[in-house]
Amino acid sequence: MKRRTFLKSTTQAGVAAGIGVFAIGCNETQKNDEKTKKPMVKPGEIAICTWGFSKANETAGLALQNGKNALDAVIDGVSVEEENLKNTTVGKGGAPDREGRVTLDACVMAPNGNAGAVVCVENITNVARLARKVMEETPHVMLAGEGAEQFAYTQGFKKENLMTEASQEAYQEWLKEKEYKPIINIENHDTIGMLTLDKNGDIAGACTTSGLAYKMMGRVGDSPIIGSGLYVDNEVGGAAGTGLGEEIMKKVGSFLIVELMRNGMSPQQACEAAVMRTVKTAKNLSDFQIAYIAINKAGETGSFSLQQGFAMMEYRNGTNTRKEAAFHLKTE
Ligand code: SD4
Repeated sequence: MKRRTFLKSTTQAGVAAGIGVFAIGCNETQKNDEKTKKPMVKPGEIAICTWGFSKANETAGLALQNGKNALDAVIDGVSVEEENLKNTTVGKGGAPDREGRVTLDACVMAPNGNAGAVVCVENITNVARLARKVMEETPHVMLAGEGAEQFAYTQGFKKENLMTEASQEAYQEWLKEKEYKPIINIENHDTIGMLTLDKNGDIAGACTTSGLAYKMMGRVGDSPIIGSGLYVDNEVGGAAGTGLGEEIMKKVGSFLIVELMRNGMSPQQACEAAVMRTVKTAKNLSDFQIAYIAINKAGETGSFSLQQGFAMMEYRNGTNTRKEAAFHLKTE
């Protein structure tokens, strides 16, 4: 992906386009339909995701159109990137930690408020699916490391070597310098966070990553942390984050966005407000990236990032569109 080549931010236009027929609340639509007896406008079949993951987002969008519910569709969508060997920040082919171990993090949230997560899992590609299993098949929300891996085998997941030839080569290259600090510039980010709104108006979300390349062994970022990398409240909406997980976690960014939407902000305003919380307290802003996407019950969407270069995919009315995000740091 060449995010450096992104066009100028166009978020305002994106937000305006995102409102469309969904600007009317579902109840309002229903009342109108009762009066006029017109066929009801479907409240959903919208998928959004972080970065330019066109195929993953389209997969989710088509799944919704084919009648799948929000949770099934979001898992189908993010699985595409987990299986994409070229994505070096998610699933198989993801960059290893400093010791050469590929460890994955993921979480899911269902419309009924349920949540599941796995952290620091080795040898399993579809960790978002595994997080769903934790949610549905155990009394717990999160399983870590070997426990999560062993649980995966009981659920029929197969053991896979997540290191590819390309990631092995890149790791060998990295070992030459062994830079202590993980690289945290924007080229390093490709985590997929996805939110789906189905035809019943239900919202689900998933977030999956291999985390920062060459991270410290045992390091876990925001992506699998409910409220940080992802949050869904089916009464309000959902949000997902990407970028330097440490900064997102300090603000519980996705939960913050959903709560701001609950209190009346649009998804766009809420994403901006969450980034600005980090701007207020974080140091060396130009050294890292954070970005958020959000959707509300009416199907309005928003996105915002700290630095230029972030985009989200949006599938709506059968069309998958890339939307460049507005950003805070303006550089000449
Ligand atoms: C993390 N937030 O582990 C993730 C990294 C990321 O695109 O988003 N990469 O901190």
